[in-house]
Amino acid sequence: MTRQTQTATSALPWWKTATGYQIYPRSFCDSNGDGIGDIAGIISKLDYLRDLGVGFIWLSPVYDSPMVDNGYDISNYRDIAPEFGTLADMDRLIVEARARGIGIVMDLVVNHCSSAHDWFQAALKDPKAPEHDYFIWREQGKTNGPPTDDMSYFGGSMWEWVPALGKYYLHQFAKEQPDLNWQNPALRQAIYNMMNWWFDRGIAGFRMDVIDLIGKDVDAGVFAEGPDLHPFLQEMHRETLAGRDVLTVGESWAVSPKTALLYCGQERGELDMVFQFSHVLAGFHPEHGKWGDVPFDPVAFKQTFFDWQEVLAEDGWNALFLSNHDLPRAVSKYGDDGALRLRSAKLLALAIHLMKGTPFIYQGEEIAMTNARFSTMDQFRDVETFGQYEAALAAGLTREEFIKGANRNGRDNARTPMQWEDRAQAGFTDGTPWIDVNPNYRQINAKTDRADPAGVFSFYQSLTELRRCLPVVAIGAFRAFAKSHPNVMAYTRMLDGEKLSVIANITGETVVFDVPQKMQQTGRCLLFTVAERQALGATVTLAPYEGFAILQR
Ligand code: TEU
Ligand code: CA
Repeated sequence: MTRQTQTATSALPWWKTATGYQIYPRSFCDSNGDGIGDIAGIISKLDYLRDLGVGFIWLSPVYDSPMVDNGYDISNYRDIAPEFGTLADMDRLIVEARARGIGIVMDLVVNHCSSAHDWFQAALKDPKAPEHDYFIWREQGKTNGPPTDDMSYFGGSMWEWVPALGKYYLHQFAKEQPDLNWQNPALRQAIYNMMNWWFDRGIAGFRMDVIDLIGKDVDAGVFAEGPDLHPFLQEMHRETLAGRDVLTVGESWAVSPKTALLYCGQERGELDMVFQFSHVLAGFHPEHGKWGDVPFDPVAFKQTFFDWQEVLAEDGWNALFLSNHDLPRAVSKYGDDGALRLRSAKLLALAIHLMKGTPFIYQGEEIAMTNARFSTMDQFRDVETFGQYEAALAAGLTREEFIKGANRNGRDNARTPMQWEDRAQAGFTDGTPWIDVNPNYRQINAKTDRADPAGVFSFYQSLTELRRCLPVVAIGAFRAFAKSHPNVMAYTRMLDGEKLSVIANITGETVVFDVPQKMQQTGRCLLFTVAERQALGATVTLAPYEGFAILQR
């Protein structure tokens, strides 16, 4: 690394040269043998994350919670769930991570809280309590049923009847996750105070759960990207984020290239970036949504990413990811989790991580963990899966059919414990894990992968380093090529006379690719999945999942 490039990257906001790593705490590392991952376990693995080269951890919720939705149902925003540890453990995590150059980005879940939260308990007890209006209540509808026919994401009505009050409350997720009423200014202030309380403890930012839902207009039936979304985000920015050197990433299933800049345009005073799901939605069935099976469409896949690169070329910023705790594992969904597992995992990482934006690695992705397959319903744990199971049976699906779909697209299958070593329970716990370990841990585990110089971990190490050290990777202008080519994802990044060409065969077929003129070059091969190449001529024959990046200076 030259002194010159160091200067250039250090002038950028830290999160533009950092790679993020998502930890799903329940499944990462168990320090005390109760079968549940915990904060002490995370601390014990910080050297591993430093070696990987990540700049921050997005930590899925660790707050106090009855765990109906594994912590996305928070009963106390200012405390830690006992199974995960204590506030003192959390403070230690923040300090220990920081000592390794890693920031802690917490999960902010404020579209809803837990029905066990004091706020909801007070609201139930007394309709005159100030907290009653922190939630969304309606009288019964015309036919003496719920006020609307809207269905919750986890199955059943969005409305839950409270006999003692003679009213319904709104819950877009489980009934134990009542929606908060963002129209109430005192509620909003309580949330901002809580956010500031965490910032003062030294966290590096927030990932904001379903943030597109907070500005809803319930009576108009507008839930996502409602009329008050952006005013609320601007208010939140003024009250908490302004003047702080932190990262914010909002989760939005509704955002499209058309609305992206409303969230993350630099002059908007809202968020730094959004998690958008175009590539995920492109794989949903038109009728059966995520549970329907649609074959992988390489052209649609790359087009969604290209659209986003283009719309955020001059303003805003991308968050780049393929998988998370709600989605199937990347190598199983988009690659080949059989014979070409290592190669296809690297190829996907290459294609995604060299675009412009902040990449996120979901725990286990860096060793190409695969989706677990379950054979009986009692192996599942997820509230969504059980909620949808009832509905699926009612709609005439058999149990076997449902399990098949859940294995492909359910959330539990990517939530199995992190595979550390080839010993009992993959080295995740000395006890019985809360969800089965994937039996393939004998072959697929961090220790084995790291011992292999051609392993996936070392490939990700190179990617995090390139982003940190090479300005053309961090901020170079993006240009897509051969957009309709059915196999190859091809693009360049340009900065100050440097050109980085990325060619990635995102399919399992061998292809002869006509290299667009503007990509033909000779230079230094930064990374490859099959063979090193220094020269790109008029055509190139690519093996299945072959990809490489060449830098010309
Ligand atoms: O997910 C948002 C969300 O809408 C998901 O329920 C998504 O639709 C689903 O997983 C796709 O099948 C966030 C969290 O990431 C998720 O874990 C939570 O369950 C949910 O919000 C509620 O907090
Ligand atoms: Ca534990």
